[in-house]
Amino acid sequence: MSKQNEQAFNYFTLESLHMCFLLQPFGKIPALEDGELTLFESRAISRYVLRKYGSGTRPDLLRESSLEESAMVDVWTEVEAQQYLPAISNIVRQCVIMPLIGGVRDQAVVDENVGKLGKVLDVYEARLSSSPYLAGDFFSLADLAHFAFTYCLVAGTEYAPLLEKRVSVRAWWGRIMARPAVRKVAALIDLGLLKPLLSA
Ligand SMILES: N[C@@H](CCC(=O)N[C@@H](CS)C(=O)NCC(=O)O)C(=O)O
Repeated sequence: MSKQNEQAFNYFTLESLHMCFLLQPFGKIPALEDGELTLFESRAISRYVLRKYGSGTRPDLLRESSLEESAMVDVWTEVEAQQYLPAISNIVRQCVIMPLIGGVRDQAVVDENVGKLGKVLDVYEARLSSSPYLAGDFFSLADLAHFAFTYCLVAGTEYAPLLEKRVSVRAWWGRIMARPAVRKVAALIDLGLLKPLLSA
């Protein structure tokens, strides 16, 4: 990430959050304005950014030169959206966001979603026991799409053992977190920073 891009990577201002809520027709974040183009849905935004800026760079996170590899990237990016996110986002919302905005976590919701996430992670464990990354033997958008909520779960809740006790999932998460770019972004995330914004 260039110095200029690092400065642009300043999510955590009231202004940028409000701008997202205005641009996103469902009133959520993220949204991206690039010239005349306005995009929403995080995975669509990621694909756009990768297609626009990622060509010729390493790693190739979409693998679009291979029909089979890009199909596997699509499969596991969908799994993240349809299976993983619904469970993990409920846990992070209750354990991290609720306390930040002065609410009280609903432990029944947490417990239900810990159960759901465990079942999803059993499938991941099976997959990752035969493949270092979700889509194959290469790091891709499918892996990267897991970063934000998984980082919040591991860094901000007591449920990191959900990943740690599954050997192949733990090794996969370790490989993701060892990447220099991921470490750089992780260092920019301060969960406490959200507090004044969420209660405004
Ligand atoms: N499918 C959308 C989901 C967007 C979404 O739910 N964003 C959350 C933050 S991660 C949000 O805006 N929550 C605030 C709210 O629901 O009011 C995407 O991937 O962009």
